[in-house]
Amino acid sequence: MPLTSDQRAEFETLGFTNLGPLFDVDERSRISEEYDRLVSFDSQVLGNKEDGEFPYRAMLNYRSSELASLINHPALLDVARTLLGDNIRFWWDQGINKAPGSGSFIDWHQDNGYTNGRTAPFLTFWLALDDSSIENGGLVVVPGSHRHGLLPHHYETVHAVIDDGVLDIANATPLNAKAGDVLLFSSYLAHRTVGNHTKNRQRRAWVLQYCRADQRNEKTGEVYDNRPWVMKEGEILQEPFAERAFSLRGERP
Ligand SMILES: O=C(O)CCC(=O)C(=O)O
Repeated sequence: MPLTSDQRAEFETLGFTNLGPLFDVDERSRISEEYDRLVSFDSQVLGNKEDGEFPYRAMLNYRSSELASLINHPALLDVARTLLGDNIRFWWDQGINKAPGSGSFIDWHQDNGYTNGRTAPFLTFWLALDDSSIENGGLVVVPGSHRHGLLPHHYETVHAVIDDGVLDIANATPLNAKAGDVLLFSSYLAHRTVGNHTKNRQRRAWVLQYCRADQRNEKTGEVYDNRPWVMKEGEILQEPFAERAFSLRGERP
């Protein structure tokens, strides 16, 4: 189902909207199973020991045929098409589990801030696999911040962080989700996630991102033809493909 007019208005005004449960119960249980297999074992660890670390894995779809089979899901692509047009590539996916005791936060950033060189804005779909709120490591956003374009960032360890003093966080607000909800946000939306200070509430999220097929790095001119096409001329590709192989090296962590 494409975006409703209310969701579109909210997305355009605030930079985010809750799309509700786009995946059915069976799909969600398959996603959770694969996610747990990939994010709980052998994953990268982020955060710091003192506050509590948390596992992170990039590009789960390359590690799981089950997850790869969902990146061209019509429910996601109908929405993406409304905002990106008829030609779309899959940009990135990742899993972060703010498990109980993962007290470290992820600081204010825009998802565009991770790209080495400017690109057009793209879309982030944040699938909550558990209820997510401020208590268990949920999202906090600055409504309307997507309208300021790309803010200056610097790196702190592997995280792109918005420079001090450039973001007004006076109206920052939690962006809660129920298990199964898909939050859609602009890659220009300023957001952070807090630590999980609960004893027993996981906060798992699978993040999927889509860009226009002609997305290019404005600094180098590079077209991201290592990202798979998922929609061409308005048709969903049953077998997504990229012209060039993708390598995690040199990309986001
Ligand atoms: O899920 C998280 O904790 C962080 C998500 C996030 O900030 C992102 O995907 O850019």
